[in-house]
Amino acid sequence: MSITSSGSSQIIRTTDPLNSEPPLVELVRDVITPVEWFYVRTHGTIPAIDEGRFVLEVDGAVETPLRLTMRDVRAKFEKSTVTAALQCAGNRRTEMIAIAPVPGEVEWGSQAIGNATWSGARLRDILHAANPKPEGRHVAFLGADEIEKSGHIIGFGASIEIEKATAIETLLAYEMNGLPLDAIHGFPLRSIVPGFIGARSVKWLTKITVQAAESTNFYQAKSYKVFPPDVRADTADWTSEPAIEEVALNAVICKPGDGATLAAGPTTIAGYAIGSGGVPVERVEVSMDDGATWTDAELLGIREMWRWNLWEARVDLAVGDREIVARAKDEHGNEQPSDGSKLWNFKGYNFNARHKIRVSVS
Ligand SMILES: Nc1nc2c(c(=O)[nH]1)N[C@H]1C(S)=C(S)[C@@H](COP(=O)(O)O)O[C@H]1N2
Ligand SMILES: [Mo]
Repeated sequence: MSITSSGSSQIIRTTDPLNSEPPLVELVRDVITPVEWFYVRTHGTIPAIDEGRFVLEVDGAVETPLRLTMRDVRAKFEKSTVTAALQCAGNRRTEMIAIAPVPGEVEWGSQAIGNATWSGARLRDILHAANPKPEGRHVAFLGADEIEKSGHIIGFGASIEIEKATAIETLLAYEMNGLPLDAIHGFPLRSIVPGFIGARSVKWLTKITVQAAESTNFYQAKSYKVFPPDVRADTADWTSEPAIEEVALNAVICKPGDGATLAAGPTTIAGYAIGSGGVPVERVEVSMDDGATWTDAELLGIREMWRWNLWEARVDLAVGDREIVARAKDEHGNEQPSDGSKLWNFKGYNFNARHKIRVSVS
């Protein structure tokens, strides 16, 4: 099924709402993920917003509530650009499901992630214009989409703390890779919160509320939290765990694909790696002997906060069935966990165990 004007096809995980991710191999062609290959995560409708009538409301604990048109957002605030990876907290859920079922969630592969350049106004400049009151500790976002939740229609919401909201990297973006946002990626305006799970980058952003407490929106309060493995949906106390903010350190093998048949001899293993909390990845290694020996991968592109790195490792494949595993280390020495079973949680979030694929070499 084709979902973009260029006719490319993503792998559709669900059609209503639309959730899709690209073939894994598309992610390693370019450090900037083209819009046509950028995963799409929606929870409800895809609003068709008339930019000319669009108004962004800024209210709550502010001295000066604002009503901004898109013309205001573009003209009154300096345009800023950040290159940042966006990753769904459910990325790699299929591997978690292989450990134990994760009922009722989208079965994402390892490609619910992309790296784009985002341009727009800095959220801090807009907040500065609204002049938050001292009690304004959280900044809540609300999307214009309509999502059915237990018989009610709600919008997708999230909140971030004032420190992240006023950090230089946090944007209200109207462009993705130099072009106006696509309808499916949040046209005309979305928040971009680099380093945080995709759920905090709210699409079709229509309202910003500065407030004393975290957002009570379903997607901040009753979703996107990691519980210990023994907790299930019916036993979860949603107030007991914090909302996920930062994505986890991760590395994924994109090429060859899992289950591929390859010719013996030299071959290139390629993938992506992303740091947690903006800490750049320092090293990616691959092993073909269950971790006894490791080969360094070359990190491609510049090392900078918020963006991912693509990587390539040259290895020599011997005949037989092989397992290839990748692991990343960040600049602070953090490593990925080797045992995925400890990571299992009933919502299926933040899976970042070392990525393994099986290939057969002849
Ligand atoms: N309004 C709105 N914003 C949203 C969502 C949504 O369903 N509605 N999904 C969130 C989630 S969970 C993710 S991972 C990212 C996905 O962004 P993308 O579709 O542009 O890749 O958008 C976030 N923002
Ligand atoms: Mo997500």
